[in-house]
Amino acid sequence: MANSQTGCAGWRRIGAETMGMERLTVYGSAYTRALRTLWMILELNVDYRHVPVGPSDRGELASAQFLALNPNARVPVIEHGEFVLWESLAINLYLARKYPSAGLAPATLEQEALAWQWTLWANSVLDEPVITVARHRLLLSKAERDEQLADSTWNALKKPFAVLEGALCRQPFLLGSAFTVADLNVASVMYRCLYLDMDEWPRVGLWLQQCFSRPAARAALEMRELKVPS
Ligand SMILES: N[C@@H](CCC(=O)N[C@@H](CS)C(=O)NCC(=O)O)C(=O)O
Repeated sequence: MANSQTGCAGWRRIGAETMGMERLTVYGSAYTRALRTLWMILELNVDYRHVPVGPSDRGELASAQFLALNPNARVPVIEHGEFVLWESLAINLYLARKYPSAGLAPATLEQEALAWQWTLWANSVLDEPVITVARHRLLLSKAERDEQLADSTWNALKKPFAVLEGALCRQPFLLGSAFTVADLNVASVMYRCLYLDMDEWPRVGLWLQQCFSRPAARAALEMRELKVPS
């Protein structure tokens, strides 16, 4: 399958850390939630193969070969040697721990539990609402937008954004003084907030800018032909 994709970036030689280790393949175009996985992989300095399939490749996602990787017919999915994993944020938690020399893995069990906490919170509380607001404020044509839905969804996001603001007033990053997979996961779920008005939550806005100013984040956004707004 990997070789049959049009536009497949093929093997990208970024570093030598994986020499002699399992081959890492990521399925998912940068225009999908695979952006999160690509950002993580670019942080890690590892070799990987990219198969940029997405929702427009319905046939591919519905193929028996792809369903054997992810029976949900969704991206991203990674294959790491014999190991297969789907769910973008779980993939990032796995990769952070698999490549500890990148410094993104939590150092203790308690820190790791906090990374799970923030990740599960982002997935359950922020993911769909942020996409809904972005669709109805930025992405859909004016005629297709539902402003009421955008406003009510945005209002519902204010409480979780205040929770994040409180956490980031106490320390610069979610687990303390350093950027970790917890920041990467939450920021990547919120990436569309870069293009929304976050003035009400200045710490969150600053943190989001800091996270997306990282070279790996910029490179991942460039794969989507986007730049971080200044
Ligand atoms: N919770 C999953 C969501 C995966 C997901 O919904 N992926 C979308 C692209 S962003 C997809 O593959 N959609 C396929 C389709 O709509 O047919 C994750 O974070 O990996």
